[in-house]
Amino acid sequence: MTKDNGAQALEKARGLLASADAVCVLSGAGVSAESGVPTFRGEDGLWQSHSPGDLATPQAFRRDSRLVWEWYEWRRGKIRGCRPNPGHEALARFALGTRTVRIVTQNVDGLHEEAARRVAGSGDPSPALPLELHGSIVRVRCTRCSYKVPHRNPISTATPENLPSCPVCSALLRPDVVWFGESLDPAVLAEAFQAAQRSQVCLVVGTSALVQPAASVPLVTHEGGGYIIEVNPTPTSLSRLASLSLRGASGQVLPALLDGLATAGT
Ligand code: BV8
Ligand code: ZN
Repeated sequence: MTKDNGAQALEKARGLLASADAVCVLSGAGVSAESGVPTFRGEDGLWQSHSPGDLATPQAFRRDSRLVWEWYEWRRGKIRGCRPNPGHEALARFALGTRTVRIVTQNVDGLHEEAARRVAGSGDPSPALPLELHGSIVRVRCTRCSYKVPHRNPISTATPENLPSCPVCSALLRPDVVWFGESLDPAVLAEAFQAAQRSQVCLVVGTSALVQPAASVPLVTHEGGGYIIEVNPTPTSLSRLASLSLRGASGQVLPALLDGLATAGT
């Protein structure tokens, strides 16, 4: 395991990626930090001023849906002004260059998808569209029926009566994210584990690797004999398993790591 910030580790990491038939990427809030989206557990992270249990659980929503919507609308407002950064775009270019890269994200900000569409231009963005393990804050869904739509416009949270309701069954709408204590979409999770299983490298970027079952995705690659490459300014619970840890900001490290690289499976 090499812990090196320098060119040597970068070259080693590029070599592992170039010789991989397939690569799985697991991204977390750190990838969006340089776009201005707050992380969860950093010193200015969201969980410093809010408790997940008070705002990111179904119980919290049942207890006070206006307060939970107010917090999500505050986050949606912050994200509205954010654009993909060079890290998102480098990952999109890497995934678009070959069909053997799968981006799996814990992020709910929609920036990987925006980067994929921007990099693809008039081409097909689908190889770079991420598996969204925890859903999307720029989508809403009905608390009762199957109604689910993209929704980026501001939502008034002034009174419970203002909260958005379903046009199909008139029940309350909620952010289309996975809250703590809620199960992930089994099909999405299965696809993420399959991607990890067939990959020789799992590139873990900008995550504290504390939330399950997302944090188990890189373990599937590792248990199959594959390598973990970590991109994070600080060590995480996965660092001990990483063959290489590139200690830096993903907006700088990812373009240097990925540009001009296609996997062997291209
Ligand atoms: C589940 C959506 C089965 C919402 C999120 C007790 C009861 C119930 C469940 C549990 C329990 N105990 C444990 C659990 C399981 C629980 C869990 O894992 N808890 C943890 C915290 C202990 N998991 C669940 O509940 C999951 N469901 O297990 O279902 C079940 C069902 C019923 C009962 C039991 C089990 C659901 C988890 C999904 C939760 N939803 N988000 C929303 O966003 O509002 S999780 C939330 O954390 C975000 O999605 C986020 O992506 C995710 C992980 O955080 P990170 O992305 O890693 O962000 P973080 O800030 O932590 O780290 C940022 C990193 O970036 C840092 O390392 C930093 O150094 C680095 N960084 C900073 N800047 C940069 C950078 N890196 C690179 N470049 C930079 N510039
Ligand atoms: Zn409905």
